[in-house]
Amino acid sequence: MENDTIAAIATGLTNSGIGIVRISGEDAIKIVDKIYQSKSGEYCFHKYKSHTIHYGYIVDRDNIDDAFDGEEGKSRANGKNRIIDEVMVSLMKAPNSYTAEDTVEINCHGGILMVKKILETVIKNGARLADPGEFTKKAFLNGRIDLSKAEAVMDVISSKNKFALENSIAQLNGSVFKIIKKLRNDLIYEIAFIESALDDPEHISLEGYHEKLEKKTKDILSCLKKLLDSAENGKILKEGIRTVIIGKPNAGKSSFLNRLVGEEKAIVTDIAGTTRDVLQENVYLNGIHLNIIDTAGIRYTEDTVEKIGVEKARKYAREADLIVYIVDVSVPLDESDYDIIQMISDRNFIILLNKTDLDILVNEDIIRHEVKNKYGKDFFDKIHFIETSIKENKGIDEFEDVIRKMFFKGDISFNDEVIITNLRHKEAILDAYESMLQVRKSLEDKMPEDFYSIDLMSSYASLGRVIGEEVGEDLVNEIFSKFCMGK
Ligand SMILES: Nc1nc2c(ncn2[C@@H]2O[C@H](COP(=O)(O)OP(=O)(O)OP(=O)(O)O)[C@@H](O)[C@H]2O)c(=O)[nH]1
Ligand SMILES: [Mg+2]
Repeated sequence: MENDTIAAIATGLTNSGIGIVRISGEDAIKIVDKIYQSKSGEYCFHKYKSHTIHYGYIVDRDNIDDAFDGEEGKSRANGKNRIIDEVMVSLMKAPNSYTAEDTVEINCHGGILMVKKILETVIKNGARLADPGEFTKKAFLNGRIDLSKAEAVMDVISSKNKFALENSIAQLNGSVFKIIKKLRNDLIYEIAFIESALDDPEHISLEGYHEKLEKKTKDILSCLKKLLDSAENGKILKEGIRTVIIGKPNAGKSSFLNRLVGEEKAIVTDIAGTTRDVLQENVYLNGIHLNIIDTAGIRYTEDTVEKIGVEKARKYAREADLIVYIVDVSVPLDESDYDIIQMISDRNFIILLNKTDLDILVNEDIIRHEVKNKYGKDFFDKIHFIETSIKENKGIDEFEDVIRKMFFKGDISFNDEVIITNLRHKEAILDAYESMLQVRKSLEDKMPEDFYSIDLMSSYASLGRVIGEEVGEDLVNEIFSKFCMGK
């Protein structure tokens, strides 16, 4: 099955200017030969050079004269051939194509019906409908790209913000591949050295090797640790910053969510306790993706439904990357505020001092002072306070600025740092890291050399999983099945 010729629509299934049907495999050229007629009426697609594009027609083969056998020359049945569409067809011969096989792309008019019709014709003439991701899977199986690059293809397509996109492009260019490859080279060198020394002790001495391997192990561990740490940022890049809005009832939480989303998504009333359940929305602020969650106002309540809402708010706050605590400055602080402050004191949070259009009873100084009095320390050392009036649309720009500074100045740098965004990669790197901890332990315990080599080998194998060198067919199939059609 792997070597047969596949075809799929590579462009989106909506009406658009151009649609592309992609064909890959041994018979790609033969198939197009049958259905492509040049502007001058010839059937000679197989004669074209690689990496050229041609203008002509796709014709319905049923109407082609029976005598037609795919050879070049004017079609004898020219008048009878029913033209399906006027097209541009490009040819990329193996191995210089996306899949490393003969690949033909038919650019036709982009109406859904038209693209489907072209695909149908290609299939009728010998191709098989591709599975999702099968073109990229072929590129991987044919050795043109490693698994980390193949997975980056999908990430590029599904990137939700420009930072994630930049990172996926870097991975597509091999950022993850290169570092994994280097680590594996280092490991295999040590494994080979130990093995040969054990095989041939007369010529290869292990004297002084212990210290050398200790240093190497330390370097590898620190590199793996850095990759694992980057996965935290990677998660934020891919899934957005999990931002939870909390505060007392009526502070303006739902109003804030609506303002960010630009729509009246959450119900807003002047009744305290309006929001009962959590509401999640995706917001993009200058390319930064916030996964923002509105919650029920936190207060003591006997109401069963509200109580559940308050519990949920606490739970979401515990799992947040960032908490936005909204304080209504027109009412004095009370126990519920202290409750919230206590809850978020060790978290990443921003305080919005909202309703500054009303008489102000609470400000930054008062909050700092009260908290210091109550807890004997300042929780708010590096915390941002932003004065807002959601009603009058004030302070929202400042909020966007603060978010950008918090997450993208210094914290994440895209030029020199490899960021792990793929959970599968993270797990494999974690396994490699744990094996290296074992190597370190064996070294500390002065174990015999063959002990190190077992763990070095398993670290090597775990890293191989990232780039697809040590993965089984099932996993490969599962990974590619998540791709979109035609990729
Ligand atoms: N004056 C003024 N009123 C505001 C401002 N922001 C929100 N409000 C009003 O405050 C009331 C409560 O707003 P919500 O957004 O429902 O507050 P909430 O925090 O979601 O409240 P709960 O869902 O009950 O926890 C509404 O009447 C809003 O119109 C503001 O900046 N100034
Ligand atoms: Mg609300």
